[in-house]
Amino acid sequence: MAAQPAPARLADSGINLTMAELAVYAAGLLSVAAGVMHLWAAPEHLSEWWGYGAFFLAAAAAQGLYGLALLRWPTRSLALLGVYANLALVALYAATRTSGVPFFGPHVGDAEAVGALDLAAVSAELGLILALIPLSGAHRSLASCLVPGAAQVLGAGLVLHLLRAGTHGSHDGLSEGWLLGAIPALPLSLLALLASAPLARSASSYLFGDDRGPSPRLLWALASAGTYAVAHAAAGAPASLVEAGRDAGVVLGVSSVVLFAVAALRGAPWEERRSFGLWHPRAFAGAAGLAAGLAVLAGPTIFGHDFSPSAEAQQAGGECNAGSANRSYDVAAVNVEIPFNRWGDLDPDGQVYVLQGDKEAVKNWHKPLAAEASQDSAENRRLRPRPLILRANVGECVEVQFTNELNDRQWGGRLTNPRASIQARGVSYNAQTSDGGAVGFNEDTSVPNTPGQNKITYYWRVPNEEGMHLFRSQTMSSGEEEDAGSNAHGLYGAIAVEPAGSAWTDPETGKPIYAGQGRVDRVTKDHGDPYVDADIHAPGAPSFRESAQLAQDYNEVQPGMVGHGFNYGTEPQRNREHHPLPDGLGEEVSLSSWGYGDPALIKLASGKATAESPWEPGKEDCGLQTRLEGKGSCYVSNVTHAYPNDPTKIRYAMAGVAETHVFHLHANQWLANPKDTAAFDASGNTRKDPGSATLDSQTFGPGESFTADLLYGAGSQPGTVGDSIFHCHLYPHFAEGFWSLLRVHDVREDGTTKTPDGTKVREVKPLPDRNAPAGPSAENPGFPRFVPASTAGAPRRPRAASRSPTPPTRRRRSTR
Ligand SMILES: [Cu+2]
Repeated sequence: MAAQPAPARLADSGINLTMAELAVYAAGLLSVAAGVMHLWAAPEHLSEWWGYGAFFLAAAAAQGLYGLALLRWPTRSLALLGVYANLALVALYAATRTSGVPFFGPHVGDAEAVGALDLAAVSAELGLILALIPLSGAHRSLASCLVPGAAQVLGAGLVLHLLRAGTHGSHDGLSEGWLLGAIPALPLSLLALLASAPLARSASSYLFGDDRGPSPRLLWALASAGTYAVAHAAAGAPASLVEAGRDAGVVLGVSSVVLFAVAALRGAPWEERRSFGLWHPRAFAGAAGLAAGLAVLAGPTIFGHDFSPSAEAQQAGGECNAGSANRSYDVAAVNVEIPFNRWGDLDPDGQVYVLQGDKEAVKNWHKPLAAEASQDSAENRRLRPRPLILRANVGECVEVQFTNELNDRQWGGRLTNPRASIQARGVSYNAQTSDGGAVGFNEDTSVPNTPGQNKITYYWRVPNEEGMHLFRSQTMSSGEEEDAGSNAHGLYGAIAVEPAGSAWTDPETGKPIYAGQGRVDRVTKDHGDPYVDADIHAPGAPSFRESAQLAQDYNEVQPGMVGHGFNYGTEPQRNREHHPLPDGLGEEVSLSSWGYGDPALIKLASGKATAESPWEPGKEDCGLQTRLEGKGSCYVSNVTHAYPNDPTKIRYAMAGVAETHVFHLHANQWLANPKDTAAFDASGNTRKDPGSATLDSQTFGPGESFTADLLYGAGSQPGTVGDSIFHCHLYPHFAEGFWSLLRVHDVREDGTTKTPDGTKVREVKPLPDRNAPAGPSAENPGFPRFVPASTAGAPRRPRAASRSPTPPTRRRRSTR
């Protein structure tokens, strides 16, 4: 055995021990201790996979036997074996705690947590290595490897870090991404250098007849870099062979340059260390060569950011995260009974996205008000269930904090504990953190409904163009007919993208749409229709009406009966024909609000309608209107309101998953490509010669969304007053309820007027940059009150459907 030349005596104890003997005892005990710890951990790993368990048992046996063998035969070669084997174990440990479990088994690529027991085991192994190094004589070769090893891990680590930052948009700083990533690779690097040096030396002697000079140094650099590259790629638990090969290639290239530079300056490890001054021509040339090599390898990555259009450059504003979010929404997925119309059609298993602060108001839509707001869980707010429309201005970064509060459900005999998420189309996001799916090797970015685990935050960068983009839960979005998945029960919404710098107000109240301090958690209004309608005010441009119309096909509106419609509203013809009007034929007048009330009309705070007792329009007795000085209404319907020629954008989308439909709007037109030629010039005047095709019908399929920017505004060029229907142009769908109304009012509606059946008309605030029409007068009470008839019968023919300078004539009711 290689003893220390100077024996240390433990004089006081009377025991004579050399340092070498002490080192052997320590190393033997540490090896047995590490073996015991591996044995202790073996059952846990055996339960994960037999291979992991077998590895721990083998390691435990080897370390235990090695400890005993070392005590019995303390030879130099046995000590060397211990140094190498334990270096390998430490390298493996570093890999499992950083880049993930390498090679095999069900946890490949998973980074394990650091624990007390494994830290103790790895400390024992490091102590054992330190104790054995002097005995093995490895300190000389190890010392010669430290500088090239450190240069190798730092050089290869730097280039890999920069490449990853460039290709994956990873934004770890230099310290986390490079230094902390490189240091755990040091044991692997030392092992590779130790193993390859004797081989390179023998090969050099054989090939060149000499082991000194540039050629042996180059051979050593290549052999060491190659060994390290292979080991590094394998230990990195690569996702694919291609990725492994690419990483190995990068490491091989960088390491060989770095190691050759080190060898050029210091000589190969087996050569006598050469001293050098930095200004010595050879040292200077080596340093310059190293710098040039690194520049060639890393340069394209570093400078690529400046000279090529990166993903970030293509989406203005850069990275979207907590630090850069322009807006934050607090969204929940909850169960709500969704009413479709006044005839009792209802989905008892509805699922909706809702702002947290509106949750109770939406769930309680049907519940009578409490005597005091403080006694009511929704503080007497009552909002109609509608698809959630979030808004952002172009290019903004939106934070969406999502909570899954769906109930456990019994579906098809199975109890489901539903996961849920939000996956948005049309926006850009990091698929590892904000996808809302569970796909491939990406993180699962859906959440269960278990309290404590049911929250996740998504970040979306909205595009630099106006429009609207659907989102939905990507976990159980579709299913069989009877359970139909979350999408068919309403779990979808959209994000509308508005012009830069826009402010958004509620068209009924004139207040900003959303409320909440810092984080938007509710709408400002406390009754009626949340989310879908907005007035948008962009600086330097005309204000416009925005109506989001999210269509759905094959709603289950009654068991075994389907409907189609917009924004959770559907108005099937069968219901209306079931109640024939006294003086009209069924189908002929079935679309009339005059005889049947507005489409998809529902009543808030008044219990649930049934087929036997549908809600009667006009009975304003639910208590909401008294709270707002007579201005509120109990009723919410699928009617969008505007004044003649108000700039109006209907953003419509197919949120259903079954079929392609046709969006058709009467009496109005829009450009197929609104970007081709703006409908309005810089002064806000309408243009006469749009450059794009003009449409009044547009096919839209699942997931698609369009904006109908109405030419000349609501009511088109003549300012058509009254109801313009929009509907699916496939007749069976239309008859199954797929229609709504755009209502253009010819008098100022201040929230005090009524339709002929007695239903209050909600206030329609004039757009701030347009003159409001005059209020109702005896001469013109306004649409539809100027239609001469009494309600609950077939309507009479109104006046000519355009604004005329002459006052409308009132006609007496005629008889048929
Ligand atoms: Cu259709």
